Amino acid sequence: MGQQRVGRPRQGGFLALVMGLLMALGLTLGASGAIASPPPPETVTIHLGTPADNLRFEPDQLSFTAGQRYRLVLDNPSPEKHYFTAKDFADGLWTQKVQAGDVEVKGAIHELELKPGAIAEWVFVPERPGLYELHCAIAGHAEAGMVGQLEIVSAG
Ligand SMILES: [Cu+2]
Repeated sequence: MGQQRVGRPRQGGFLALVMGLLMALGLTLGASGAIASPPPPETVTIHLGTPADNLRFEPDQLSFTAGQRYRLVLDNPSPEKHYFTAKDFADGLWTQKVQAGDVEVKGAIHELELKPGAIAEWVFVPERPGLYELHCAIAGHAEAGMVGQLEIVSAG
């Protein structure tokens, strides 16, 4: 399903490049009879808070490999709202989409707010290796321990 969305040309040069590469790949593989679809994204889940209302992310450390596509599922099992705020991390990746319910948001994302029981998925490709901080932007939550570390490691 991701292939059609990746292929939309109106999202600019990078996407056109990706589409070109996918088409070239498809032609190459197609000629040899192999499946041309890109690999499915790797799914990773982070919980914002806990059912017992502990102020933390679970897990609070994650590592991503640059160039690989991920589907990051964010959910909030706690009784209060939380933020997933990781602006430098978000600047170091390319977002394919953020999906919540029937809505898909395209383009750069820096922060998501999840109300109790909410779930959202963020499909992206990490690009810039580094160690990035994650926190919840609700007053007092980061201070209480609602922080984490997100790492992007180079593929090589
Ligand atoms: Cu919070």
